[in-house]
Amino acid sequence: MTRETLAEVLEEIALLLELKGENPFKVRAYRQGAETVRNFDGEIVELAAANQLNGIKGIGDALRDKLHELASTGSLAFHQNLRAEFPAGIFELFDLQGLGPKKVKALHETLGIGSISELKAACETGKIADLPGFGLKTQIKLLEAIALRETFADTFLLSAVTPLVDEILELLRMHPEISRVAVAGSFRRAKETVHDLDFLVATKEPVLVCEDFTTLPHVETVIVCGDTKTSVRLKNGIQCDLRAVSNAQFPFALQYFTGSKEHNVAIRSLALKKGLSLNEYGFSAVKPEVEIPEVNEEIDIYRSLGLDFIPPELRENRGEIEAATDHTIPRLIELTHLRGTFHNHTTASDGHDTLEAMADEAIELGLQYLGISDHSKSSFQARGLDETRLLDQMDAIRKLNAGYENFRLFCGSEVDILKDGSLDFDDSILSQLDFCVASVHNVFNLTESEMTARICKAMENEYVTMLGHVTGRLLLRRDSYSVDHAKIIDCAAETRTIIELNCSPLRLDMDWRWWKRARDKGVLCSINPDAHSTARLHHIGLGVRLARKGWLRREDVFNTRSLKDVEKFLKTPKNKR
Ligand code: DGT
Ligand code: CA
Ligand code: CA
Ligand code: ZN
Repeated sequence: MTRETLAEVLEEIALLLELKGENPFKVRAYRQGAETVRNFDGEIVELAAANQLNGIKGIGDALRDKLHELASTGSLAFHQNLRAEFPAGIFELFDLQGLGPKKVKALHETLGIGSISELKAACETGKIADLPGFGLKTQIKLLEAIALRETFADTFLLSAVTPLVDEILELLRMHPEISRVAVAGSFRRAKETVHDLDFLVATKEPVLVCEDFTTLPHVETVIVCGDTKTSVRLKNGIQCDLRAVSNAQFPFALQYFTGSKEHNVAIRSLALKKGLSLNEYGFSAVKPEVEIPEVNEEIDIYRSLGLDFIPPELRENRGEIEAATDHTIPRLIELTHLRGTFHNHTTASDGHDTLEAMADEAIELGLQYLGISDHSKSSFQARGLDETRLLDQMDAIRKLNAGYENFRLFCGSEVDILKDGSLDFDDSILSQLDFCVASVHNVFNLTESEMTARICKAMENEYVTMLGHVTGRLLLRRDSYSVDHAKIIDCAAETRTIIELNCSPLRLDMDWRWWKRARDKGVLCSINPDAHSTARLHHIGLGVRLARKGWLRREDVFNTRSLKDVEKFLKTPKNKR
């Protein structure tokens, strides 16, 4: 039983209660409970198992007893009974863009729909178009969402597999016959999405280790169980390969299976030029007079080819081999460099946690500042703030700031970029803020040049500190609107506008492929979680992984700066920065 499982069960209960049309307060209590479990400072699983959860804020008596049952027995009767009231496939429906609890409830109650395949059939026979509250447009949208899901059936978000990878690595490390453990492949390279996971171990007992791998608690089915390679499918649907090699082969296998394929091809041809043939097991000499280099670690492979070590995130054959030859591999940013972060929401708009709770979590994370930017009035579906509520929030922030030592909340706004590129607030309001994130949230169907002009116009505003989620993409869910990245980067450089790396797991926007260009033009990046709850502030770690993939160094990232430097920067007019 892990903390995450406890939280997930509570969240599922909340969802099931919502489907049943239960009292919203009860629903909220479970959702809040899940957040509390995630953020709890202490061994929550052990405490729950020992029934010692009394008096914890956010966990009432009912929740306390359920957590105890869950942690001590591994399951919860209340949860199981609730689940039994609905078809097992009903949870898939929530993955579809545009389907929330209300709609899923309606689909289930009126048409008995309890899975995506049933929904698809209903769409295809036109039943959804006739359903009150749905209509033809929704039917078309749902069919599109289902098609998209089918396309991405074997694609997983980096963030979604990260906890799994950590757990599996830990279990492998505990195996007495395993001396070295690594995860390779696209996961190690920090690709925003991955198709399968590639684990690697060094062992003298490959057969035994391969067999044991198939018994991991995460495994759903065994695809192949060989002597040195095993493939399994995990419960969440992702395929997972394990390769068992000798200690001497390990660095070579790690280098090979980390990829990318394009990087490997280039490295191999470089090796050949030096008279060495390289594969997943080792070096061999093409000509007898060539000496075989000694390799203990992966870095030795690069060194012996005359290259500096290439961090896995950069291995995409996009200039990293040239940089490693010229000794210009950048020193990449690390999580410990971050001093604060921007673009966060609170209960004032569509966030789940209060201003105070968000600040407390940021302090807990060791940050010196936190930028709050709730939605502006045009984002009414997100309860965007009008001028009065924004000024009230500014007041609240000022009062809180008076009580902090070595920490500060910055008062901002995530101001909507309207269709014509103007902003949702007047300059008279924007000028009072500490900072401002400008984002597109509606009218996505402009042409590329119209959308680019719209965004550039917003960046020209002297109060727009940073541009939010450049393309609006939702990974595996929704395509980006079309924008000309190169032009936006140029405009950001000219107007001294920061571009955010929105590290909400579905966004990771701007895409890593564009950051080196931005960096080289002197555009600053801000790693922003776009957090709608305290737990999601932790996504800055994911942001750092993608920033590394984008070749960014500490100095390229605005929120690595100290509170003092950031205060100074924000007070300086854009054209003087
Ligand atoms: P994905 O699709 O997210 O699983 O991406 P990867 O990069 O993890 O790809 P995967 O799992 O098929 O293979 C892992 C690594 O193994 C890959 O990055 C490079 C290496 N590799 C696989 N097939 C080939 C190949 O045909 N040639 C070379 N040079 N390398 C390969
Ligand atoms: Ca892979
Ligand atoms: Ca693989
Ligand atoms: Zn936004």
